[in-house]
Order: sequence, then structure tokens, then C-alpha cells
Amino acid sequence: MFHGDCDGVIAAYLYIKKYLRDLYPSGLNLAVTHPWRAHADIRRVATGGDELVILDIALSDKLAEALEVASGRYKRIVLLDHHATSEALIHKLNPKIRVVYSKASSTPRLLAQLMGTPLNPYEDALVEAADICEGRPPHGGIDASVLSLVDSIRMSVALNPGDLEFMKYLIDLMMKSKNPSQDPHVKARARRAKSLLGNLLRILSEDSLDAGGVKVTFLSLPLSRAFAGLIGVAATELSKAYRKSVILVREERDKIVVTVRSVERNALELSQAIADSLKGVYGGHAEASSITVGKKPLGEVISSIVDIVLGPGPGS
Ligand SMILES: [Mn+2]
Repeated sequence: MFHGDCDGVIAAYLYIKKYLRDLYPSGLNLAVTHPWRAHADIRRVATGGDELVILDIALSDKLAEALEVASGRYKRIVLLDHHATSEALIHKLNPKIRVVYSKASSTPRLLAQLMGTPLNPYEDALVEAADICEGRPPHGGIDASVLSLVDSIRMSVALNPGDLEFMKYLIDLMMKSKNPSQDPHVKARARRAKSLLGNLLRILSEDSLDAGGVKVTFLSLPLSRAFAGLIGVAATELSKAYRKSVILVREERDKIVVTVRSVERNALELSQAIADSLKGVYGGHAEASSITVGKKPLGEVISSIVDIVLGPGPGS
């Protein structure tokens, strides 16, 4: 089970290639998930077997509980993750669960460190791409082919991050050492995602407000549904375009999700303050994080966030 994003799908490929090659494809049950629903997906699809592997999913109390229940159904459970917020929760896991954790730039990077053997150039390009997808700035001499990998994998996945069939398609391309950025199906999906992203960025900037050097923007329920998978990428792009931190608040059916992108690497501090004030749960990295809050009016959440960003004003 892996995270339905760029570094999640690359991590799935690398893990399978190095540790589960003999079982691929028919001996494996692949599942794609997201941090906010991983606990529910584990209950639903992790019905038992030899080994359960969870890749690139930030730990939460709910996930720890779901893994506790699942531990009775598997001989072995392995969790590999690089999210900063996971560290404090590792002690809550059943000691039978093997945890591979380090604050690496991406989960594929963590895997590369774990394997200890040098990567071949194909794998190396994918690990580099995963790092960039996770926000590490590309270094000066970076190969253009790595950047096209970033673009095509990130965008094609974002078009529908819950699409397991497409994730399997991508993993299969990588298992055959084919270049995803040259694949017609991947290219077509990436193109569609880019045109949607352009529309989304326009909507987000039109509706944004500036609060103490931070861009605060929002999406109502219908828009947040229409652009579902692209919201994280859009927040990152918006932050790059304005060279400012971005807080994107969106309404979902039964909750409010706040996405934070920080240029000052203080996303976790901001997220903690927002989560404390609105009684939510947060997770992520110094550059990118998110908070999930129970359903309340969008306007109310936005004004609380503006208050937090602006801090105590004069006379208060
Ligand atoms: Mn990820």
C-alpha cells in the first residue's frame, strides 16, 4: 500500500524491484491510498497475508490503531516513511511492526539509503525525480530528463491520485525500465492535468488574500471536488509563482482540509498553530504540510487562519 503521489509510486516501484521481484505482478496485491484515509483503506483491503508493506504514508493515531488491528492478520508488517511528523508517533506502534524511518527528502531516497547498494542510472534518475517532487530544489547541473520525469509523473498521477489501474501501469513501465516521460498514455494524462492546473491556479489567485506575507486562498466544495488530485500541486505552484508561503483552505464533504506550503520552512509550526486553534490533526514536512479539521463554515476557518498568520496585533 503506497501513497498516491509522485514519490509514493516511485517508492512502490523501487521496493517491489528490490524486495518483492519474485512476487511481481501476480503474487502482490497493490493498493493506493492517502494519509487521511490510510487507516480506513487498511481495514478495507488489508485482509491478511504474509506481509503488509506501507510506503510513504505519514503516521497518525488512526493509522497506528489500524495497523494494530491488521497486525493479527499478517506475519509481518513493514512501514517505510520520511514525513517529519511520523517520528513522534513511532513509539505508539506495536513492536512487531518494523519501522524504517528517516527524515530523508523522499521515501525512494530513504529506500536507496536502506538498500546500501548503488543505484543504476535509471533508478537514480527516478529517486532524484522523487526528491524534487517532494520539494527539494533541483541542483544546478540536474539532467533535463530528470525534470521531465518530475513533470510527467507528478502531473499524470495528480490527475486522479486514487486511480490504482494507472498506478499499476506506471509501476509496470518502471519495472520494464521504460521512460514514463516518453510514454504516450502518461504524456496524455500529464497534458490533461496541466490544462486543469492552469484553470485551478487562475481560480486560486483570483480568490486569494494577502495576510502578513502569506497568500491565503480557498476552494468551495464543488471546486475542491472538480480539482481533487491537483490541489497539492497547485499550492506548490502558487507558492513558487508568488515566492510566498501559501495556505489553501478547501471544503470537503465531511471535513475542511488546509494545505500549507512554506518558503520559510515553517509549515509545521504554522500547521500546529492552526491545528491547535481549530482542533484539527496535522502532518507533513517543513516545506509542505496539511491539517484536517472537522466540518465548519469556510469563512470561519479562513478568519481564524488569518488571525494566526497575523499574530497578536497592537493593543491585543
Ligand atoms: Mn508522498
